Amino acid sequence: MSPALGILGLLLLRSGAEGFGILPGSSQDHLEITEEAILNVTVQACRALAEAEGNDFSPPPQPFTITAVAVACRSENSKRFQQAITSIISRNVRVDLVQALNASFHFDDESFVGGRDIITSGLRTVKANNVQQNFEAAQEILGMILHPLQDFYSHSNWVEIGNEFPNSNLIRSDTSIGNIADVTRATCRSCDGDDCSNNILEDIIQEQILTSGYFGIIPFVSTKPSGKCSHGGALDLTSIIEPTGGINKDTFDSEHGFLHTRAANLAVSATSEILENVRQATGDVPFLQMLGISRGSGKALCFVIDTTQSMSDDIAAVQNATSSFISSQVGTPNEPLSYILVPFNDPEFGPLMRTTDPQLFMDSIDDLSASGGGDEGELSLSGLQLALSNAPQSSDIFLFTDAPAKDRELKSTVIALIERTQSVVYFLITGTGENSRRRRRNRVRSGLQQHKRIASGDIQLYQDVALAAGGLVIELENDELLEATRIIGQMSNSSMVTLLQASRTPGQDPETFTFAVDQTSNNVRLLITGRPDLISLTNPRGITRIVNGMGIDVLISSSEMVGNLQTLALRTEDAGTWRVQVEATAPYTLRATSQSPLDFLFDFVEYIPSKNTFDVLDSRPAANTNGTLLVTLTGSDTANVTMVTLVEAASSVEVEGVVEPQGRGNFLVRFDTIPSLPFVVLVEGTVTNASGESISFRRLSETTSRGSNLTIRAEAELNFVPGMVLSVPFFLNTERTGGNVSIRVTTNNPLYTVSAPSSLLVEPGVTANGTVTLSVPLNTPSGTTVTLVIEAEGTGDLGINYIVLRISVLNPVSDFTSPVCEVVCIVNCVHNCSTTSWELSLRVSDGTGGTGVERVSLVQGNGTLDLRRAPDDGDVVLATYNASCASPDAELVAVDRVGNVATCAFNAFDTSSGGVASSRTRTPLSHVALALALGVLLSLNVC
Ligand SMILES: *[C@@H]1O[C@H](CO)[C@@H](O)[C@H](O)[C@H]1NC(C)=O
Ligand SMILES: *[C@@H]1O[C@H](CO)[C@@H](O)[C@H](O)[C@H]1NC(C)=O
Ligand SMILES: *[C@@H]1O[C@H](CO)[C@@H](O)[C@H](O)[C@H]1NC(C)=O
Ligand SMILES: *[C@@H]1O[C@H](CO)[C@@H](O)[C@H](O)[C@H]1NC(C)=O
Ligand SMILES: *[C@@H]1O[C@H](CO)[C@@H](O)[C@H](O)[C@H]1NC(C)=O
Ligand SMILES: [Ca+2]
Ligand SMILES: [Ca+2]
Repeated sequence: MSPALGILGLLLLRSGAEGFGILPGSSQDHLEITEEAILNVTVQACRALAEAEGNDFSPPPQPFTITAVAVACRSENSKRFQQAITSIISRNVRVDLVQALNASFHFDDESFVGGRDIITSGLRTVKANNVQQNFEAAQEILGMILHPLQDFYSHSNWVEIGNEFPNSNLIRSDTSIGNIADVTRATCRSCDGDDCSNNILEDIIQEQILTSGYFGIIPFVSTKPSGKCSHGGALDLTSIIEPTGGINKDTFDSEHGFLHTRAANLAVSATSEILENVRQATGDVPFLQMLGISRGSGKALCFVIDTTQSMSDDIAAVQNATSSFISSQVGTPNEPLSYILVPFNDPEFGPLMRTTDPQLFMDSIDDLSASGGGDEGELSLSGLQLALSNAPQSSDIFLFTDAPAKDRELKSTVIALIERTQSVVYFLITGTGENSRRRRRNRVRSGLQQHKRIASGDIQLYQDVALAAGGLVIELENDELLEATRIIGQMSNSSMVTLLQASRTPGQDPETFTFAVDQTSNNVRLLITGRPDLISLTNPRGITRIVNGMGIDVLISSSEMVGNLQTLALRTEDAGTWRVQVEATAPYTLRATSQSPLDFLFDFVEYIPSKNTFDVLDSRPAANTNGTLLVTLTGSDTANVTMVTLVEAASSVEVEGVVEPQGRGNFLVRFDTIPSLPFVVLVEGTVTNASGESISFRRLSETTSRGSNLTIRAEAELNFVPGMVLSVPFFLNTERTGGNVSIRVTTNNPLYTVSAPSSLLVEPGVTANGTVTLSVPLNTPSGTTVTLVIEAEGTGDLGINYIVLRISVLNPVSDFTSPVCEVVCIVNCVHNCSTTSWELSLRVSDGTGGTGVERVSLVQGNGTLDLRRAPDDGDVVLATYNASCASPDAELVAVDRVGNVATCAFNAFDTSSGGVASSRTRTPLSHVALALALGVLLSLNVC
């Protein structure tokens, strides 16, 4: 490790010291705690949703797994659920690295108030992000705040003072956290040798005084006030100062390891509780969407459309093709979760339009018309960049144009965004063929407007981007657009997997490619662009056919050709290896896809041996040196990875990795070197089929990755207030050659202002740093995501790297109290023997200074709930509930405009309070309100 990494090196030394562990061991770690709670609450939400929709719900067998929960939730597949969980967990784990010295993030040093502030402000941000449907930003913030929440149970004496339930006050801002020890109050005595079972002082335990362990790593400098407990463990240097020892319960081997299981169980319950709070504030459907569970593909569908004059003859065809495509997907398992439209012109592009309503989306496309554009080139990459920086992970993006890109300088930024989002971009380029050129030349045009002729060099730019995107460049006539979008649409299926992917600028010799079809795969297709001179195909039985041109035969069940794209549907009765031999003189691409539940997710990570943990990179991994990849299998609980290989996309150079299983479908894969040319990830493994046989499978990543000789690091804050200037420090490193590095910073909205140094000098082994400053307009709503891309391009061998950060906007909040349910009247099932139904009338308000009631919903009971705004007060909701006496329990959730939640429960037979069993609004004040309401109620029990 280079000397410049001194401070980082110091941080890394805090091995296993600031929380539950990370990688598997016999002790419970942050990963297991988080996953267990997510699975638990997901099952509850899916059950509630199924009941609300009148569907049966079959709970998955215990213990829950991601795959089984996704099935129970009727999710199309488990990939997005897994992705969400991985994202939440990796942010949780990262807290131990980037916030290692911030005591509040670990509830060390009795920093209870600071710790709770992190949790509650992050919780508000998560809720605001969900309102704006910015689910990925919500996952990241959620992961960050789960860390301190879980650490509380390991690092404080909450368990030792006898608590059996989680501390609910950690997720509220307006209550007392507990009886916190005064800074001068002694809390511990020294351990008796290794025995720390009695080191907390008796008066602290008797009076239930809350304390936590102090932690310090700097020799001879103690931050521990006298008489205070230490965290403990070999790295905590405060633990050798009187009182010695420690109180943490991170593992069974910790000083208070005998309480590890209780602490971990409380951490699971507390995690369930905060997730439940998010669920209530968000509503079941968006809550599940945040976790990657939804009907349909769960993806975003983005159209980036050229609206310049030359498209006038194409735009109607684009409108026709896109609306047929969208209509064909609505109501199917491929229906997207959201839609994004970005028009581009020259010199304008945008604005971006995002919606979940297909009709609104089609109408917006229909409103586009073609004009302007000036010279030949158009701002296609600007449009694409805007779409990519706003699109969620793994989106499908269609770009329609007939022109070269005028903004070629954005190429590397666009590729960076594609790599990060693992999105797939299809370029549909009209007017490249001889036919259209002739047609266009004959057309009389206004002075400035020239006919478009997109040269092969210009196509190459799109091809380079498509290669990075795992997408395709399809050159076609406008009357082929409808057909082309239909064919591509078949590929944007949510359970599509990639079996083969290659792109060649050919030499003389024919090349042979292989791909494997397994028993889990169906609907196998081969896609070829570039019209190779000869393609021959051999099936697993050894039957070979030349497949140029159309026609079906013993190997092919259907064949389609549109523009330069040929697709073949293969007859795959037998599993086994297929061979494709290609002879070509012009560039071509090959892809084989199939539908299968079995797939994988991958992230490059930095493995940190001293802590036995890893950090997911938001940038390219370091090239030409060791690297680690985290591979997660999805769609099976029994599948195993046997081999992982990095395959350069434009050649067949391969780097084989060493696979280390981590449990729960996770595998760390170590490579001696990471290529700096684009490569795909090839995962091979085995899975047990229904008849108990082990079968093998092969999957490729859909998009490419690459390493860089330059590494970049930066970290987003928890949230960001409009009107303030946010400083984001970033760090650059190189191992071998130094040089000048130019810095480019971009965001996902032209209204945001960013600045950064235009260049930095980087020397080998020395960390260079810079700061990006960012500000957003004052009226930017809470829950907005700012996507910040910091790109560094070095001279010579340094190459390019980038980091993509999501920063969440949160406006200041002063409403910390939950809404209150007041009973106006009730007719219960006890007072009136003749009734078979009961009725409840409520006034739900948010109190003075409250932001107002946003939403009231029924979470238990199958009666009917009628809601309306109070005529005299738009912040108040009047609710009437009617149910049969056979359904005596009712529970409502009321949410205010900043996400504070109250639950109000009622029972039709309860006579103790005139029919109201309990109101579990969590504000202490609400009990007063309830009592007042009851007073009113006793005299007024007829509706
Ligand atoms: C599961 O979640 C529910 C709330 O959704 C909670 O009441 C329960 O305690 C949780 N169980 C565990 C083991 O955390
Ligand atoms: C698209 O065009 C085809 C053929 O021209 C026509 O049959 C179809 O109705 C059009 N679809 C839409 C949605 O406009
Ligand atoms: C590669 O990894 C091993 C162990 O993980 C480490 O000891 C070695 O120093 C690394 N090599 C380089 C060049 O970083
Ligand atoms: C998974 O594959 C690896 C590598 O082939 C093997 O060592 C391991 O035993 C397998 N694990 C299981 C559970 O089959
Ligand atoms: C990275 O550096 C190596 C030499 O150390 C060089 O061979 C390689 O081309 C460089 N990569 C890039 C992308 O410049
Ligand atoms: Ca132009
Ligand atoms: Ca409120």
